[in-house]
Order: sequence, then structure tokens, then C-alpha cells
Amino acid sequence: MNRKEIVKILEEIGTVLELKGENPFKSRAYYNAARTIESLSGDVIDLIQSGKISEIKGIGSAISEKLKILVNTGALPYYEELKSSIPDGLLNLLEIPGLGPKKVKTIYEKLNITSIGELEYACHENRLRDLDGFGEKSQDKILKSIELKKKYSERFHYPIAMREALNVLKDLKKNPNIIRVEIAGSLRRKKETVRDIDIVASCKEHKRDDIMAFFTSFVEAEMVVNKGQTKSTIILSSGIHCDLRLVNDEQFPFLLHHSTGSKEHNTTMRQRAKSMNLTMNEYGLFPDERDQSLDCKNESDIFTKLNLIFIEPELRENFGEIEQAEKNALPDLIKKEDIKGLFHVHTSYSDGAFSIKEMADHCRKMGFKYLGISDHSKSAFYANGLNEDRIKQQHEEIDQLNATYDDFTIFKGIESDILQDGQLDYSDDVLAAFDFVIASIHSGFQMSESAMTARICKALANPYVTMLGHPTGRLLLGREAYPLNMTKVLETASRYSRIVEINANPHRLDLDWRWGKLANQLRIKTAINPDAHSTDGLHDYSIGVGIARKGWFETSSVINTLEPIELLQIFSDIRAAGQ
Ligand code: DGT
Ligand code: CA
Ligand code: ZN
Repeated sequence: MNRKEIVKILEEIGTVLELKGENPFKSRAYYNAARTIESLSGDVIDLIQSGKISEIKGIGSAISEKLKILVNTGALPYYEELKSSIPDGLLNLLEIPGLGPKKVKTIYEKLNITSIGELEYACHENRLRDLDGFGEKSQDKILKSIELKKKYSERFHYPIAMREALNVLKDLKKNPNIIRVEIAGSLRRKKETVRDIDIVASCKEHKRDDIMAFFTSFVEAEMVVNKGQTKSTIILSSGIHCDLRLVNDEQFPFLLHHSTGSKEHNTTMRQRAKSMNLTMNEYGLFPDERDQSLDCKNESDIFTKLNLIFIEPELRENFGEIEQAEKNALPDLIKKEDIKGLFHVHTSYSDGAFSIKEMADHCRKMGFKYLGISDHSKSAFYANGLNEDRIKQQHEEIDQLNATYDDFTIFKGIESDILQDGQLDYSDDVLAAFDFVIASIHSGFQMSESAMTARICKALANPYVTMLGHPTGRLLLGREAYPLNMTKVLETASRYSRIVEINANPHRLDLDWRWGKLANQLRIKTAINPDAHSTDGLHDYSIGVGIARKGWFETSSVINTLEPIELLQIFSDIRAAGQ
């Protein structure tokens, strides 16, 4: 029993009590206890076992007794009984955005619905439309959420999959019989979401059983789906499937290339091989009518044999990379090491968790030369957006901090809301006080494509706008992009020399990399922006670098590669271009 599990059980008790319509104070006590335990420093198990936990504010003696039973026996009868007193599927309904315990209770009591499938059906039957506290709009919203959930339930955000994959990889590397091992698939191509983890490895043939036994007994595996000699599959704690494929070492480069994909890239590569009288598959590159493969020591050799320069995994999407590799004309891709500083960062002035100084110091420790603060603007009341007075105060604080650094610069910025009519929510003289302005949409998503496009293009024409923030508003696996004519948006950004951000938050990752080609043709510059709300969030920039690489962005197109003095010049050039 660890802290995370304890917190989850306390939360579930609170939820079930609420579902059962018990005294709200009772459920709140469990929610509060969960929050308290989550943020407690020190050894929680120790505190619980010694009974000292009851001295902590927010944890009464009743809860403290239950925690003791839970920790000492690994189970809590109270929790088990409570859970069995409600239908099994009811808790799943809470996973639908917009459905809290109160609404789930109504749906259950009035319509006797206990699963997501039933709820979907009921929506199609318009049964929620006529239910007290719901209505046509909320029914539509619930149905949409269910559809999204179904569509995406089989995919995972990149960092969740990557974390799991690196864990497995680290473990496999401990096995002395494995000669080479690598992560392949969409994860190696740094796709924005992935379906499963593909790991490939090589070994001596007689060691396969031993390695597969090792892999399928991975301690963090929830389940073994399939155990074979050349391929096995396990399920990891996030629910993601992880495949391991094994071949002989001379076949390894071919399997690595094949399993990295994409499927479309592979198909074009195979056609190319065919045109050179070669047959290519995951076991080798075979001259016609021979069963002995050409010798390739690594992936690079495979490309050489096909008269191509090496194609980075991120580019293997059949987006023209093979033609460009043939002409030795692949882009000089942006690299993590090229990044000199970060923009789009929130602080405790708005909805961030840390002060300006804490964010700046952390950024500086990461080896960067600058940080561009951009808290929310005044119409973002839900995020404690800044009014004019607080902007002044923030700018004074930044000036003072800047005076203390000789190797680091904090830029003054803002993430200004684009209002429904395309205006920003500050007057020009307020906007003029910032070094840079990010314009983003945070509300009013329900618009036609043409209205939304006009709204964003109008903002881009505002002389004070430096960058466009998260251009599509999508939340990966959660919310669709708003309808938008992206071609028009990019053309407008190009006309006014505006920067278009690649938001590096793993839930956003837009500008989508598929628009990179057009953005590059239009000579648009990008900024790889972590959109960080905490010091941890700053590190997301590296995921953004992966997306920029997938979008064929060169070092010279990314403004984070510039020195502070060059940036000030660019910002003022952009402003001048719009005047
Ligand atoms: P995912 O899992 O949906 O996020 O995306 P991938 O690309 O990892 O796809 P996955 O796991 O189905 O397959 C891994 C790689 O195996 C894929 O990138 C290319 C290769 N592959 C799979 N199916 C085929 C196929 O039918 N033909 C060829 N040529 N390659 C394939
Ligand atoms: Ca995959
Ligand atoms: Zn934003």
C-alpha cells in the first residue's frame, strides 16, 4: 500500500458517499483527507501506523483508524462494503467530463443506468433531454464525450507511454543475453499519441526462451497477454500494451527499421527496394532470387544500400522524406541542444504554482539563458488573469529580478485572450509595455469555421501580437480542435511575420506537425513553448522539440535558438511590421 493507493481509496470513499446521497460533510472529510495525505511530507505509512496522522489538521480519529486498518492489513472492510453497495459500473460514469457524483446519482435513480454503454444508448433515445437538471444541450455534450472517449480509449499521451517504455527498456538492459535493444514504433517517431509500445531486441537464438521469460516476469507488468519465442506482449500499469520482438543480431537493423515505421514509410521504402531488384522486410534486404540478405550493421547501412542518406525516425511518415533523402536535401532539424530559452510560462500571478523567481531560477538551472513570462490576461477570470495594476506590479518585479542576474534575462510577456470579435483584452498602450504578446483562444469555441478563422486572423493582424498560442485549442484524447481554416491562418501569420507556437504541453502539441510543411514554405518561425504552470512543466519543451522535428522545422526557424539580444530585435521587428 503506497501513498497513491491510499489517496485513491479515500477519494473513492468520498465519491461513493456522495453517490449514495449521504451527508455532504462526510464525503468532504474524505476528499480533504485525500488532499492532505497527497501533499504531506515525510513517511505517510509511518505516520499512519504510529497514529500520529490523527494530529494532522483535516484527518479526524475515525479516518485515522480506517487508515491504520488499511495500511496494516492491505484492505479496508468499510471501503469494500461501501463499494459493493452501489452497482459496479457507476464509478465509470464519473469518467465522462461534466458528470459529477450528483448527476450520476440522478441518472442512476431516474433511468437506472449503470454503465457508459447504457448512457450512450439513453442519449440516443433522448432520455436525458427530458430529465430534470439535464436537457438537450447537456445530452449532446455527454454523447459527444462518450464518443470521444471511445475513439481515443485505445491511445495514450506520449509521456505516459515513454515513461513506461523507458522502465521496461532499463529492465531489459539488465539481461546479459540481450545484444541490442531499442524502443521502436510511434514512440520512436515521437508521435503525439501512441497506441502501444514496440520494443525490439536481438540475441542468440538459443537465448530467446530465457529472454521472453525475463520480459514476461517484469515486476511492473499487470498481465501477460501472450508469450512466444519471437514475440510477447504484456500490459503495463497505465493499461498500455508493450510488445517485445526478438531476432538474431544480424537481423536487428531490419527489424528496428520495420518496427519503427510508419507503415506508409515502410511501404514506400519497400517499393524503392523493389525498383532496385531488392526485397525488403523485417528480416533483411534480399537481392532477388537469393535468400541471403545484404549485410547491414545498423539502420544507417540500410539507407545507404538504398542510395539514401539517413532519415531521422521523426520524419518517417511518408511526407516526402524519402525523395528528399535521395537528393540529400533533408532539413537541418532543430535539436534539443539548440534551445537557449523558453517562452509561455505561467506564474503564481495567474494560475501557475510558482513565483517568477522560482520559475526563472529553475529555468536558469536547466542551462537556459532566458525565460519569457506570460500569465493570463484579464478576461481569463477563471485563471486569475492580470488587470493593469497587477501588470505594472509584475513588471517592477521582473525589472528587479533582471538586475540581479548577469547571465539570464526574464522577458515580459502576456498570454492575452482573443475575444469573440478577434480583439485582445487590453488597450494598445498596455500591450506596448510587454516585450512579447502571445494571443490565444481560451473560451467561445462554439463558432463556425469561417468565424473562428476570421477571429484568429484579426488577432494576428493586431500590431502588438508576437505569437499565436496553441492554434487549434485541441486537447489530445480529450477535446477536438475547433473548426479552423489553418491554411488561411498560416498565410495570415506569414503576411504579418507572426510566430506560431508549438505548444509543448503533451495534451496540446499544436501547431500540429502535419502543418509544418506549409508553415516552412511560408517561412513562418515557431517558438517551442512549454506552457508551463510549474517548474516541472518547463521540461515539456523537449516533447515540443520532437513535434517540431516531425514538422521538419530547422534550427533557423525556431526562435528559442536565438540569443536574448536577437530576440529583442525580432520582437520589435514584428511589432514594426504590423504598424
Ligand atoms: P501506433 O501503435 O498506432 O501508435 O503506431 P505504430 O506506428 O507504432 O504502429 P504499430 O504498433 O501497429 O506497428 C509498428 C510498426 O510496424 C509500424 O510503425 C510499421 C510496422 N508495421 C505494422 N504493420 C505493418 C504493415 O502492414 N506493413 C508494413 N510495411 N509495416 C507495418
Ligand atoms: Ca505501436
Ligand atoms: Zn493558453
